[in-house]
Amino acid sequence: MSSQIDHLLTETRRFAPSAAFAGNAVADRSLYERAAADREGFWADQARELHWHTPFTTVLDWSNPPFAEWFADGELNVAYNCLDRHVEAGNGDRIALRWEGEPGDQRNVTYAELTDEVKRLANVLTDLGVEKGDRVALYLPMIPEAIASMLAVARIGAVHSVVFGGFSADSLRARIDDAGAKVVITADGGWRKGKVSPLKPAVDQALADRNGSGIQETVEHVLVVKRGENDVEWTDDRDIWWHDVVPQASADHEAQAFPAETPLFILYTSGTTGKPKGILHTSGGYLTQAAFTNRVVHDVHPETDVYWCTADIGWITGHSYVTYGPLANGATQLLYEGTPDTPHPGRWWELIQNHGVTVFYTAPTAIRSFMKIGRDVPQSFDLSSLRLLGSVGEPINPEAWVWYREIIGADETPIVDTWWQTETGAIMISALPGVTETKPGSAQVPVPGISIAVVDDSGEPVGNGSGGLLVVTEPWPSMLRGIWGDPDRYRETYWEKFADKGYYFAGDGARLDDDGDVWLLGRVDDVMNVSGHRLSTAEIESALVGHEGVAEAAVVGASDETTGQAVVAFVIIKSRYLKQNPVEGLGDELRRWVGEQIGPIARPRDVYIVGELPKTRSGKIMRRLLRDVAEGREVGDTTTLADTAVMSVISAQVK
Ligand code: 6R9
Repeated sequence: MSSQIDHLLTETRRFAPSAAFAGNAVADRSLYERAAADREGFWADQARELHWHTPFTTVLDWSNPPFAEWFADGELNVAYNCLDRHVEAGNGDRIALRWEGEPGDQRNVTYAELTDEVKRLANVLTDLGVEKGDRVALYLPMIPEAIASMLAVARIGAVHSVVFGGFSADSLRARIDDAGAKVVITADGGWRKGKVSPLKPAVDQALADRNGSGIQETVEHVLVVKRGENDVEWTDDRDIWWHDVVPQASADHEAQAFPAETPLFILYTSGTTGKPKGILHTSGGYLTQAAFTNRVVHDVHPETDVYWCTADIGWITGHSYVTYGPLANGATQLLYEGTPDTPHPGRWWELIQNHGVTVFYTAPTAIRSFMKIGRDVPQSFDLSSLRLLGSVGEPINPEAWVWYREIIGADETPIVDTWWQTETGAIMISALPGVTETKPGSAQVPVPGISIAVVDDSGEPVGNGSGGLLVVTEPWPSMLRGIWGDPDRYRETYWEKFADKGYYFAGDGARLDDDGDVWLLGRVDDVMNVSGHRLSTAEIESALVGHEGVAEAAVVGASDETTGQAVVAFVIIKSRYLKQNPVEGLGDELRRWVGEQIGPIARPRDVYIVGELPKTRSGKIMRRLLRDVAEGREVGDTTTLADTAVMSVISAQVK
């Protein structure tokens, strides 16, 4: 890590905002002053930008840490804030979604139309028995119905759990069970990489008869959008076509007010153990910070911008910066179903050109893969509509940052590198465009109203010029309210390490430069970041040992030029299995297996079959040493190993 730090700190380029951008920016410097003078008052002002059926009189209740309540005696309806109020303000004809399917089919959905659709769906869900507090699982492609589904669930005070369409039936099953979902909304399939990728079969498989499993089936209905036109199997008393019920339903639906702390969604994310955590977010505080940051960090001007965040709604970025933030602000956004390189490698740039995208928010892994293809591709499109670029999901290396600005941003657009997490709900660290002089590679400063620090192991601030652990020192409106069904795990995971100080521990290492700007250095725990997606080593190890041939497995995240990190697995094969099966092809078989168990994003880049794994005397696998091997480095200090010779054996087997 120290060579990485040295390299980062040699980066000295600085980019001041242009006078033109600064003159028209939503953000201004006074936000910092107001937030510093009265943090809670500042957030109350931001919350008042929303419509409250019942205004709040209290701001933060932190009397029972780490369980926070924000605006608790206020009442609002999240969907009303994202839809009806824009229609009532006379903006019903404004386009909410400029949707394009991967094959090139297009649909514009206005705020009035989206409101109408959400009201119908809210009535359908109510008819299906979904009530306040019930959970609804969503397993959908990036189509307007996906956004409508999230909002309809929110509208009736129920709780959505969006499961990324790339996850396997098993992963879906685990998430449905943990949340106890009553209804699943899915599609027959969606377009990916030039063909229809089926979704409904995975739902069928997840819900297939599992007599004897001991787990009670909670799902009563599956609502299915027709998108891929692929054949699907049908369970008559359970499955319902969307087109058979939603268009026919009444479009009269009055949004009811719910208390600000009403659960809004659960989103599963990888932690350091095998079992994904259901991160719980609630309504008022979450929407306040999602909308505020979208306004000031993405500089959204709803009347003129065409905003595009490329994230799938299966991730937190899609929740906060596709669905909730932009729609709360009444923005017009592009929604795209497919992959960046189908049917040609310039697909994204073509979309920006054709839709006149002005604000573009994506992940470093995408930028690096475009760099690899070469500048000719983006340069053959007209990208002059772009005026602001954003980055999220992992550290962006200075080279990629500068390429992004020069090639995509005409050497002119500001870039905001935004640090945050599923748990934080909304952006926490970022430059404010038009205000901050930006530095390639640094996420820079906390947004107004957020308090962070970089501390040592005992919680003392490290000071400028030093590295340590990133913590949030004060509660914030969009903070997670817990882990679904597991308050102890919530406390242990995030609050125990600095319990005496009351700090939230983010799991990231960071360094402050001489100006006090933050440089993120990656996770300090057993969480990997592959193409901006979080994966836990334990989760993949447990999938591997679930294979009949595998005796033991250790997984590490090795640095990778394109994906940031790549999954590298070391496995010990059972000798009994090896007697009956050839070793050739076993690596590929295990890669495929993990893809099936968890989803293609978890598939290891490399699988090494080894005879032993490096362990401490207490039996802990020393992943640090395996990472050295995976990254082709000389193996570090092995003195704490139970058997110090094991690493030379492993190194030889890997070659
Ligand atoms: C929004 C999102 C969270 C983890 C986080 C950190 C990494 C996110 C980053 C970044 C450096 C940035 N991360 N943004 N690292 N610079 N701008 O990605 O949420 O999927 O929960 O991942 O991603 O390691 O802890 P999530």
